Order: sequence, then structure tokens, then C-alpha cells
Amino acid sequence: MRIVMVCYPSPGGSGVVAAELGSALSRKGHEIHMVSYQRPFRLHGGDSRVYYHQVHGSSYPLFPHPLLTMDVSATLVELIEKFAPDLIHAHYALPYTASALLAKKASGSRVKIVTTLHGTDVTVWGRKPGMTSLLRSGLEECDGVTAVSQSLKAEALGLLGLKSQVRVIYNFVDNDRYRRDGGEKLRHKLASEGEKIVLHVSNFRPVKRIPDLMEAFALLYRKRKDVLLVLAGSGAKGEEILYSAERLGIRGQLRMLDASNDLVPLYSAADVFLLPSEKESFGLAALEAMSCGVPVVATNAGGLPELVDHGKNGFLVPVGDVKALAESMERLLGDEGKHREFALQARHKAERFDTRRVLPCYEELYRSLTQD
Ligand code: GMT
Repeated sequence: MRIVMVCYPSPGGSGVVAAELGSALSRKGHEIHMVSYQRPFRLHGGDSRVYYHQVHGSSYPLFPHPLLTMDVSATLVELIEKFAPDLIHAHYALPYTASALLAKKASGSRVKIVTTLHGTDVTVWGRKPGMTSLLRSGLEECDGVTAVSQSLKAEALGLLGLKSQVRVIYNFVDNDRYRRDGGEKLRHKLASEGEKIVLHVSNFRPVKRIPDLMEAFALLYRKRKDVLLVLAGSGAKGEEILYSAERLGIRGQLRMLDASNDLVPLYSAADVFLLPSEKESFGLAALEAMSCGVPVVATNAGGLPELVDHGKNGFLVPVGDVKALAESMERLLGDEGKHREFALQARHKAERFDTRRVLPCYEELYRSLTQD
């Protein structure tokens, strides 16, 4: 099949899913055209059937805002005319569903359109006046809509009042690549002997509730001094985070890293993965950590309870309950046997989301739409 994927390139789950899906599909013989305004950060370029197309920007003195929707449409029209793809897969509804529909109409093509809802495209934008109707009408025109968890599907149906079918296709991970590699080298570089590493990986957006994370870690640090907080992500909030660490007296215990490198050594060095999000439709970074045998302490927001089993491979607490976050980390770090068992269970759970299991769900959907 010839598939065009359109996604955000910056660090974030939707771009990761699109890039990993593109690579995995290409290894199964599909021809993949990735469209974005920058090279997606997880698209490494080793796959011979994956082609990257940069969206042409339309800057013009008359335009006060960049015309992303139109720019993406124009690139899609070009690709439709040149390659006659079977399908366009939009990752994140805004604005890519609209861009794809516009491109299909403008080109007069019969290309099928699938949108994957990833999270805040529904949970945040689905609540904005005007956007609700725009999203609903766009999604209802798609040939297929998927959501990355049951929770997100329920929100999409409820908030947007969608009539069309929404299939749940979970996030996935390559269990062969994401496996604990010992992590000793990095652990020695980051931490002192015997220190426990609490890890968080994200783009530090407000929905991740970084202030809660910092406070929870500070509470933990009050109880035990052998802990280190490692934050890996885009540096946009770096200054604020450092300031808050200073204020909470944990500056010496904080390490900030770039998340664009291979994360397996980092996950492998971690003892706990901390995710105090306010909204989290699935939690791809938590899945990657679990695949590397790291238990998770998270909030019971969105789709996280579909991934993390409370009391088995991690702990789930109410959003904003920093005390419970700290206590859960303490329970795990203070009991070696429990930690070992939770780590094992985390890996077992992650195996259910292996690429080999999830990829066929996308292929089956594509086939059902293009076989007419
Ligand atoms: O919805 C977002 O905030 C954007 C998106 C991204 O690009 O980071 O994240 C979402 O998509 C991921 C992949 O499907 C999910 O694993 C994340 O849970 C989800 N983030 C949120 O719901 C906040």
C-alpha cells in the first residue's frame, strides 16, 4: 500500500507514533510518505521505503499567522498528484484532518482518509467553542477514525458527539529494542553509588503538571536523601524548572537531559517513572519505560489506568495529589522485593503493546477501507 502520514515533528507522542508506525509499515513492504514541517524527531532515515516531504511554508507580508492548514493541504495535493496514494493518515486532528479533506477535494482523488486522535486534539480542543463542531464535521467525513485508548474514544464520542465509528488502536512499543540494557554506564554518569533515579520524559507542557512532579519529588527527598530526579524533554521550560528546583531545595538532585537521543539507556537506568499528568490519553513514554522494566507512578487520568495496573506494575493516584505521588514512590523504592516484582510486571504489561501485535490493527483498518 502507498500511505501518506502527516504529523507534528516535535517531541511528543503523536509524532513518535506516526514515525514508528511509518518505519514499521515500511519494513512490511508498504511505501510511506511522511509529511511534516520539520523532520519528525524519531524518523531516523534508515528505512528504504520511507520518504520525508517537508511542508512548504507560505510566508507573505499579508499573512499575520502562518497558514499551516493550507500549506499542509498544498503539499498533500502535490503528493496525491505525483504518487496516487491509497490513503492519507492524519496524526492529531488539528489541523491535519481538515488539511487532508481539503487536499482530497481539491485533487478530486478517491484517496481514503484516516485520522488518529491522540489526546489534546479532543480533550483540550474539543471543548473550545467552534472547534467542537469543526472537529466533529471533519472527523465524520473521514473514512476511518482511531483513538489511542478507550478513555479517549469515550471522550471523543461524548465531547464531540461523534456519530462515526471510532476504533481503539493503542500506542505500541518495540519490545525488542525497548528492553533493559543494564543502564549501568549512564547510571554511573548521572548518579552517585546507591542513588535511586526517578525519571520523567515529556515535552513539559502544562498538562504534564511539572510543578506537582517537582513538589512530589521534594517530599520524597525529605524522606530519603538517596534519590535523583532526571527530567528528559524539550528545554522550553528549563529555566522555570531550575528556578522551582532551587526554591524547593532539590537543585542538587536534578538532572535535565535532552530527550531526542536514544532513550533506552535512560529508561534502563531508572528506578521509577513519574507521570503526574492532568490529561494523558495513553502515556507512550510510560509504556516505553515499562518495556524497559520500570514501574510507573502516575495519576489516574485519561487512558493511564488502561496501561498502569495499580498495585501491580505501578501506582495510580488522583490528579494533583502530590503527597500520594511521593508516598507511592517511597513504597516502591523502600521495598526491593516489591520493586523487583513491579518491574517484572511492568515489562509483562508492555509486551501486550508490542508493535507486532498493534501494527496488524492499522493494516487491517487500511485494507478494509481500500478494498472496494
Ligand atoms: O495530545 C497531545 O498533547 C499531543 C500528543 C503528542 O503529540 O504529544 O500526545 C498524546 O499522544 C500520545 C500518542 O498517542 C499519547 O501517548 C499521549 O498520552 C497523548 N498526550 C496527552 O493526552 C496529553
